[in-house]
Amino acid sequence: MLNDEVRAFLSPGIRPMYVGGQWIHGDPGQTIDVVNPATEKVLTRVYCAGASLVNKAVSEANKAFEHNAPWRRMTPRERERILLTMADLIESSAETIAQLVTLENGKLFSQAFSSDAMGAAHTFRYFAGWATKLEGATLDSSINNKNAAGFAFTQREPVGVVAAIVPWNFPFSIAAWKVAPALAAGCTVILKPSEETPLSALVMAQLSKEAGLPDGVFNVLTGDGAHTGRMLTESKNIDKITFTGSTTTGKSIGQTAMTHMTGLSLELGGKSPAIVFADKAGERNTVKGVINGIFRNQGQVCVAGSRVYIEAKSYEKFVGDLKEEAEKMKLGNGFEKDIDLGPLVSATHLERVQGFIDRSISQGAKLVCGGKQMNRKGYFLPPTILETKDNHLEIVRQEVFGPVLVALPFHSLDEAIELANDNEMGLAATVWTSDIHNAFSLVKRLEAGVVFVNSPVRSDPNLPLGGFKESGLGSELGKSGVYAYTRIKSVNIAY
Ligand code: TXE
Repeated sequence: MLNDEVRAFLSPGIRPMYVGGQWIHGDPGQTIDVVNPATEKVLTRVYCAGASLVNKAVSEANKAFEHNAPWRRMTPRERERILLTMADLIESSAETIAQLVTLENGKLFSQAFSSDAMGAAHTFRYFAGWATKLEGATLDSSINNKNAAGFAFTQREPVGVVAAIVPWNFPFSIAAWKVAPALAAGCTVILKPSEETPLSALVMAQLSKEAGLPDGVFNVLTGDGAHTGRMLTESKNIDKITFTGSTTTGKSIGQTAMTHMTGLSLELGGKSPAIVFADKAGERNTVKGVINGIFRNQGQVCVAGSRVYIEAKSYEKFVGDLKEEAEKMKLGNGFEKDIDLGPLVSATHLERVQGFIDRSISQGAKLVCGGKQMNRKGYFLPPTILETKDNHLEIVRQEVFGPVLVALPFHSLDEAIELANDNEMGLAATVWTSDIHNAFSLVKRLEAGVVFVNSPVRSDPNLPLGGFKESGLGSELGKSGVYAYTRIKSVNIAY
């Protein structure tokens, strides 16, 4: 079932890292086991990069960014061509990438193929187009140029060396969200994938070489957060950190970044509401949309709609419909056909999610379905639905990042808005209604960086994604996603 490239990838030995255009081995005493969450078996091992490798990656990325380095001498069109080639190579390696993502993360192969591999190809292609379209402005100024005329303008420059730290839920596509715009802007990049899912990032390195990126422009350091990630973000020779992960880690990275005034963008956790009005509650499409919004990728999605507020008059029926849909979902190894959910990413994560469920029940939430780890090998948890009327329970307030949905009733538009906004996070929200007044009122008043009406949240390279409140700082994707890797210089010429 696995293709030859994947088999070669999993052959005995420790996978090397990619630094300065070379495959480099680390300290064989410092390695990380990569585990298949569907079987609990070790797939292979990677190095956990220590100080000398982190310093080497930082130095190579800086060298590749030097004024006269090949990368800096390239025209925007040449950068565009390399990124387009990357997109083509990703597309032709999509099966390999998707197989590795399913092995290391557990998700369904079909989703690894469409979201991770093909999604990344679309992202590279989209940002390839931006390489030739960055612009500054000519500006009127009131500066007294002492009898001379003045000409003022802004120009955009790449920020420099970017440290991209990514999580395990979409290991390949989230990496692409950072790497593609950073390269389009002309930066150099050090990517640190999650210790849970480091393999597909190494394929990205391999393809970057084939695509013709000069040595040192793109580097991949494998390692953990506490050592490799921390050393990378503490380096004073990094110009920007772009991070996706937990709010706690994001805040600590933010504090570190301020030590050297390193640029920063953070895409953090979410506790996104789905708000269902009675006029849409009877439609199958709404039930499936809410189900899909939480259970895709086992709920390990930053924009997952993990709390559903249902208009009171439709509450009981809608919860019953959700239960029926959830109980139909099949769990299995991501390579099996006709399954809906794979395992959670790791034993630790399963334990964390199970803890949230157990505590919520002891705090008074009622279990509608699911709720207990399955009695089989692998980290499987069935789709779980809980209900409560208490908007302050931990399960309603905190990101669980698993297949767990909590349902609550609301009685009016104002109450729905109040309940939805009563949370520290503000990443995304969905609204289910055919009433234009309700829809636009919610779009305007919801404290969330992304609002979808009558559909679960989906990403698109042209739609910026960024959290309000504790869900992050800055945004990625879209035009703002590429400009985030530039800095602006104001120039005035007296002539
Ligand atoms: O995240 P971490 P974890 C949330 C989700 C999940 C929880 C914990 O709720 O249950 O976070 O997951 C690196 N300096 N999200 O532990 O710790 C780490 O190696 C530098 C939401 O996986 O944030 C990995 O590459 N780097 C989320 C990455 O940060 C550090 C996606 C994420 O790890 C570091 C993932 C440090 N001090 C988890 N500590 C989303 N927004 O989609 C860790 N890392």
